[in-house]
Amino acid sequence: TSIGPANRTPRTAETHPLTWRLREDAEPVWLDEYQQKNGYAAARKALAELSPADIVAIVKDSGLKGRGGAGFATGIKWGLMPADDSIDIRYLLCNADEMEPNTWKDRLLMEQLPHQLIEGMLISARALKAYRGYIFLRGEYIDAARNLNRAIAEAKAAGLLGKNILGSGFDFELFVHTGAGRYICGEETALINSLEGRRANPRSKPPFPAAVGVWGKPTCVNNVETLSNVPAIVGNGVDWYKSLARPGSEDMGTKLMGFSGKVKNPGLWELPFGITARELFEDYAGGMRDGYRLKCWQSGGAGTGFLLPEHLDAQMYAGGIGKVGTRMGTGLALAVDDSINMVSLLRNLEEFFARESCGWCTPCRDGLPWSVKLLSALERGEGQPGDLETLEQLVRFLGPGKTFCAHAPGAVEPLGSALKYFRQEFEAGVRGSPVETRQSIAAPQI
Ligand code: L3W
Repeated sequence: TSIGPANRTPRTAETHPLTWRLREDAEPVWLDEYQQKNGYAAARKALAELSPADIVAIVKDSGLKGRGGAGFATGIKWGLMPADDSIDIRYLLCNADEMEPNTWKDRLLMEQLPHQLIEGMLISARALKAYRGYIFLRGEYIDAARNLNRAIAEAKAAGLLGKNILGSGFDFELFVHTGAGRYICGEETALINSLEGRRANPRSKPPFPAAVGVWGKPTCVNNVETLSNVPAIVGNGVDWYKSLARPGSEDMGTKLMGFSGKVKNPGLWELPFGITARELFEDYAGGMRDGYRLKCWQSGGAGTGFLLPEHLDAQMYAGGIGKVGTRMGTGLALAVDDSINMVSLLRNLEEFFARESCGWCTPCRDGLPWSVKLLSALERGEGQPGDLETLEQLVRFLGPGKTFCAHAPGAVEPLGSALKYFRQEFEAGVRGSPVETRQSIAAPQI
């Protein structure tokens, strides 16, 4: 895994705060090398010179937003942790349950730059007065678990974790907890239930975790990439961080963005917010491979909508992509080529979402398998009149605000956009034409 060779801009600390320390050979950066590359300087500054309130203010002013897909303002989330100093225990949880299909940005950060995440968590824990942290890690991320555990041991031995860190009087213990392979564990309250040893279904919000989190205590849950940004922000300051984004972008700093599918150069790059999707697709991903045409693209993860080639000039920030009708999500886009039938693609996606529903609320538990049933029939050419209208109804009934968490709304967002832009492909399934085998996506073997 590495950041793609087509990254045209030379990777420097000034332009690539998240990834400049990466090694060319893609080996992990261990403690000595991390410190040679100015690692833990921001943590030293935070512990020696800044109060918790100072750190919260810096992160708030920086405009940092959550990088897990929802984009909630990190400083505002931190500000919701109770101010009451008499609360003896608060938790910082790192959401490292990366399982969104086509999203693998956090894996790179954890495998290759584990100390940057640890440093980010240390500074964040100081800001939140949290003495205990957990990295809730996707169970299949075996290399990330090994590298994080080794880095935590190195940091502990060097006095960068544990008691009285760097003589500051601040204590912070950090643990890696591996999940058992369910997508829903990435929803923060399902994650909290899972960490407590309960069944991983989301809890109702409010109360938000800042008020009632893991083991009933105030808890802050942030994504790996979000926390990995904190050292650079605290080390270099708000103005510098803001200056990284392209003009017009409401989102500040840089973001790991990617493109996959039948592009010439699939990959992941650290890019300024506000870059256009066309730059990402053409300059970095190299456009389509010879013989393939771009039919549509998904902006950022399996739970985001499809857009047309004419939408490629949208800027990659939440509001920019929002203008053309979807969300930026995790920032890893997918190119769909003209050999792919949308009914098959959606059947494959909805099979994933139906399988990963926790079953807690009825619309999601029953609605997603229903969509799979209808899509499978359309794929075989056995659709019935009214099936498209039923699918459209499911898109509405499973949309935002209708279910316990964002799982079902994320599942139907790609379906809604595919029905909008490629309705004729769905209609063909009612008229009795099965999708040709060469266009069909194989069902996963479970
Ligand atoms: C206090 C309020 N806190 C919201 C907090 C909330 C959470 C964060 C985001 O995201 C998304 C979904 C998927 N007071 C608050 C508040 N918060 N209102 O803000 O919350 P929310 O509800 O907007 O979304 P969520 O359920 O946390 C999930 C999208 O992510 N996604 C999936 C990504 C999957 C991965 C992965 O595999 N690891 O990243 C892709 O786009 O669709 O929109 O902390 O407490 N009033």
